[in-house]
Amino acid sequence: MVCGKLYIAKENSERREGEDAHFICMEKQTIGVADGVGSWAKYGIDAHVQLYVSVGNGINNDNPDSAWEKKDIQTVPGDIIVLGTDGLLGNMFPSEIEEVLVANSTSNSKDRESDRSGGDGDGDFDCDALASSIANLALYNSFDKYNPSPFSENAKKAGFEYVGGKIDDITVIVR
Ligand SMILES: [Mn+2]
Repeated sequence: MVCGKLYIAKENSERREGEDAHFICMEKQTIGVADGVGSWAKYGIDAHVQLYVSVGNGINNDNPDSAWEKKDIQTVPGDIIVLGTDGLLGNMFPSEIEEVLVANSTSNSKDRESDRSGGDGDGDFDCDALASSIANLALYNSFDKYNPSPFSENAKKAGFEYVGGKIDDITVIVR
């Protein structure tokens, strides 16, 4: 299992390490993220961990209702899993995440061709680079005061007037 991750804690002089947490357990082939849920409650929105899985050409944007959810996901070689807290999924639509994955797989297709002769396929993607690209785009969007975000759309559904991204801790794990 090859994993990449990036955690960007939001500016907070009282809590420099932010409120998100994550783990990667190679032995058990398990990854997890936890969100600091406090700031969502202010807007009347139930915060939860979301999971975005790109499986071949299909997309599964999982949106569990409970704050804690254990998911066993059957993957096949070539699947990319993007796991993130609301700092990611409140600031990037699944289609935007997919764009990053597609752009990366296109630019790396030549490398992957040459990788195919050896290895187990786990090294096909630079997971750290992907996690970094996705997290930094989420960060960029979080500062955007004008464009709609998943967060602003959810806020609207909950009856709040809110435009733009949401400044938050951002955790991204790519596997
Ligand atoms: Mn959060």
